[in-house]
Amino acid sequence: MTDRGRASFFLLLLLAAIGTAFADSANQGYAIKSLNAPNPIFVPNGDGIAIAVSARTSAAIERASVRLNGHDVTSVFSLSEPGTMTGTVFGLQPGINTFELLKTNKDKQPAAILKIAKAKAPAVACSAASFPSAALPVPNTVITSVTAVAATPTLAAHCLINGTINAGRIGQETSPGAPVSRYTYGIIWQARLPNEWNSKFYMPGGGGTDGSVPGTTARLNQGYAEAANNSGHNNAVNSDPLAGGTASFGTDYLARVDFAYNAIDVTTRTAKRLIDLYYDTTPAYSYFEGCSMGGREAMMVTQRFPAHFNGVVSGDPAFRITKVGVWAAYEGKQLAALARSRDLISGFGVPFANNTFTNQDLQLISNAVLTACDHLDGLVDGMVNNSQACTTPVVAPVLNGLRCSGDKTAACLAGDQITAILNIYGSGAPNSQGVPQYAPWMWDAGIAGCTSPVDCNTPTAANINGGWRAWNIGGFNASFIPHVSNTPNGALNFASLGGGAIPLLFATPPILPAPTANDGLASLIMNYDFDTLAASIFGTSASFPVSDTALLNVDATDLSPFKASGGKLLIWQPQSGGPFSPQDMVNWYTEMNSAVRGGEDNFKAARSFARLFLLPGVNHCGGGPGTSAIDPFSPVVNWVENGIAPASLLGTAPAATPARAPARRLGLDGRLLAGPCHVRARGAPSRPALGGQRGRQRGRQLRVPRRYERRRGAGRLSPGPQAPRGACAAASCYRSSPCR
Ligand SMILES: [Ca+2]
Repeated sequence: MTDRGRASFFLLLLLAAIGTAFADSANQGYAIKSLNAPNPIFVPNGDGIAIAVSARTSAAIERASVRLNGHDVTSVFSLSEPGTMTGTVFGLQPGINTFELLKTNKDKQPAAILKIAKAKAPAVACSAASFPSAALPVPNTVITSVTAVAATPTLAAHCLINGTINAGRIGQETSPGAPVSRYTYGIIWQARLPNEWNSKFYMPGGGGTDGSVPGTTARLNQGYAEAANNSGHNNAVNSDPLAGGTASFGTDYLARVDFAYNAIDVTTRTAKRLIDLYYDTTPAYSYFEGCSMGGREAMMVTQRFPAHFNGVVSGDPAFRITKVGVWAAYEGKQLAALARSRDLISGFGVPFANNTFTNQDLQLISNAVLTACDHLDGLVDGMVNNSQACTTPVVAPVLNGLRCSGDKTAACLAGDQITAILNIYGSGAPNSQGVPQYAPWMWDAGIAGCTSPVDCNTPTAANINGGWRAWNIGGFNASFIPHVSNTPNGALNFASLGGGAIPLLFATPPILPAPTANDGLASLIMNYDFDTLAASIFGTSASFPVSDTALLNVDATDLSPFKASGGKLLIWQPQSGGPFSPQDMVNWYTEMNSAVRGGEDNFKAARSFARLFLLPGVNHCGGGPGTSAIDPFSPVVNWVENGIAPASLLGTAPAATPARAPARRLGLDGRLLAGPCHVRARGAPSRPALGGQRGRQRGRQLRVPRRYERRRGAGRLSPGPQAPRGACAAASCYRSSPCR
């Protein structure tokens, strides 16, 4: 395959990060595949489905036996190609159907399983009478509307149910002198129950500080019953401009509790009861999926409500969000100092962080990261797959090499810019005692990165990835005039979204007043005592008996109850870094593995029920200059229902991302090393540049990239057939040539 071919439209990149098992190894190549279209695992009409079964050889598959719900259906299959038999099986029953592939008809244990949902119809009418209040599990639940929604060209027919829980609750005073002293709160929820149901329940998570009901149609056409909630406050109502705007619900303890976990619990229990009433059966499988704050909610359900959901997808989760707030304040102070030194002061008198770095400056940093680290994964492709080797000591010399010898130009970085970015990425937000209050960041090219193949090759590139910028410093404002422009800071981390949450929600007691006008939130963050702020996230009071850190952060490491209930968790973690440190996630995953493991290394214990995938060059919740398009949900369904753990995630580069550009040589040689994985050193040569923080602490453990090879006949990359242990710890893995 040519380089150009490898970098062509479907650039197939293995995004597996922390070790996985080769999916086929357990069943010796036996597999069942649905040929149903458009949805392979859901049959809305009829009772037949086309199925393919395969094994390594034709002889092996011809000896095999196929069962549907325990009945032998082997006779409908015939050899269609070497190693594969296909056939159309009839007799699907409403609900979940189980296909089993047995190596011979004498076998007891199937070599492969495939669950197929045939649509189940409602047992009662879509009307208020079908959902009596007395039958609902949560007190103070009110169903406000029940509507039968006819099918449209884009949406399946369903029963739409809206309701509230604890509506009209009068909250605590938001702030002295506020326009409204007390607001009302309530959980608003919505459920959609399809006419053709796949016997499953799906709940999407929220985003930001929530405050509205997320869309409930994402998987309706796939047959899922869906429900979601607004987390207990309403942005259209609960917004005090003197108390952080829409973060003002943080002044009310019960609103904090609802936001942290309670609203999801009561909505889940309510929705499952509605499903039971409507279809006369409970869901066979339940799934939760979310990113950002929704990703936090996903991790939350695995820890607080381990039996609520069978499969959970968590994207870029805000899992230690109160500590993120502290870090964001640290970052704001770094940028404020940089802005002051350059006289970047707005008409409000507030340091203006947006213009502390131009897009070109960030592109210089991105290129420096690539110079330092791109090759460390064995492949120069514009992406940093071996994030654990790309440490600050590796990157800093290259960054320092960009220091301007004279005046600042577009081709160099000022010394204080380099200092600020090194502090932001490498320090973990130390307090005045030098103690880190959060985690270091991952160096990743996605801090900028060109988003146009043409611009990638021009020194004055204009189309720069703005994902990191939007969260951390805000968009560059070319028309900004110091001391004149009344332009507020734009960084989501410390100026707006975080700027409200840091004083109102994370701090106990809330820091008041926290005005939103005149760039007040950014000014508050930039000027507040950092040590005091860092301590405030652990604070309690008479009105707030539990700190917001204890309420909101979901970094428990003992996930045994979720594991014991058969739950499966998939976390996908972009590396480009918007609001949350990807390294913090790697650290937590390492700690969690230690907590659940039985003394075995290589993440064996964690991997059995929770898998973490790192995505280089991908922004917060998607986009960016890397192969950003992924489907993390289907692999979880396959894991939960068929027992096939995801060995990899498939990442493709959407149109107009430079990953498609041959000039970037992405996909070069067909093998991308996707670190980190853990192997025990076992006498392998010590490599000080590797190992990351924890690896060095443990001494005997190295973080190294495992190797991958192209699966025959497909562009998809998968772990090589040999276990990485030992072999991948060899020094040969780190040469610029691919590791074999
Ligand atoms: Ca690379």
